[in-house]
Amino acid sequence: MNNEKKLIFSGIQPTGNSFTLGNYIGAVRNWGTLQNDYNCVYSIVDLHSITVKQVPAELRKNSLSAYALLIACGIDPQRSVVFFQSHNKCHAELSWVLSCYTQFGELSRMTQFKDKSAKHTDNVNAGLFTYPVLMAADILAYNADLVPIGVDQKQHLELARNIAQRFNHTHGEFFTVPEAYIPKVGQKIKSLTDPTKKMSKSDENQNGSVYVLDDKDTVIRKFKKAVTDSGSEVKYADGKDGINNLITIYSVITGKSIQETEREFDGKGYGEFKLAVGETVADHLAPIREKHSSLMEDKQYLKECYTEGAARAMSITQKTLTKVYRKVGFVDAR
Ligand code: ATP
Ligand code: LTN
Repeated sequence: MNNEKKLIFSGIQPTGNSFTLGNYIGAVRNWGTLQNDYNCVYSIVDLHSITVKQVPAELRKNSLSAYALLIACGIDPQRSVVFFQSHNKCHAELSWVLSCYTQFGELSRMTQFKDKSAKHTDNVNAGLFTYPVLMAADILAYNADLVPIGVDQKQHLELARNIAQRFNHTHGEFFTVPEAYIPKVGQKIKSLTDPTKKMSKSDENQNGSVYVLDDKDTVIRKFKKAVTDSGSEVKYADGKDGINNLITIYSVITGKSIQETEREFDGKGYGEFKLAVGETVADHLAPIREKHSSLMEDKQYLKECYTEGAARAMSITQKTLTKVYRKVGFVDAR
């Protein structure tokens, strides 16, 4: 780690067998780019994913696949610290302490908790409720300066900032108060079947989400079927959620501005545009899919990477945790 650079932390849940295009555009793609200018720590947050029911064998398989997919998306496990959250016990330990600095009322206001508890009425567990405290621990354990996330995580980041400030207020300046890094374009990619909703890994409708590991035909088919409006002009405008979403996706993937995209498709219909978006996205994802598949054949390499990642993560957070234990008044263990 270079001491002159600021520190970035972010995490992604290993739910489902691939990231969505939303995860990629809103978060993971930026994680790769940020490696040039920051010290980066990225985690597969498996502790978070058991807040909803998981099949253990699938969770294990999906977690390894998600780890390989991060590397395939351009995250370099030598340059950045890349590890499984469950391999660094400091996250759960710090989470307990921070939960005593978090109010019930604050957690009750979290919209993700409200949404997920409404969706999983048979399993409204305490972990789902305290989920944002663990997320705060993830970030604060590294004293991260910046947290690259999609806009849906903004409320959780605000809470992490409040927890840090409250702890600092009680015990003196200690935690870095983290800032969110939310991309201007692509912070909330919408479902292709219901463009008023966010594209999500856990959507039951497989056609709503494009997965980074979908093959070319599947990607093109999903875009061809994407829900749009009754108009025909490829123009970004209020109320045209479907077309706005496709313009956003195309612009981010090609690196063109929204205006350039509108100009490129001036006079062309929705059908032609959807096909172009599908092909462009499929071509962009193809090398990622190939890289992922070759990484999955080298389990030994993956194991070396995540073992090393966990050791590097732990060496940073153990220092934080020792200081926190001292600050709150625990007797030194050594
Ligand atoms: P789940 O459906 O299981 O809740 P998810 O698709 O929301 O999962 P997460 O693992 O919770 O994915 O999110 C990983 C990162 O991707 C977060 O930073 C989140 O903000 C971002 N993200 C998720 N969905 C989108 C989206 N549709 N557009 C932009 N960013 C997104
Ligand atoms: N809650 C996030 C995942 C997550 C995270 C983090 C993101 C867990 N810990 C720390 C940024 C920083 C989510 O559901 N997307």
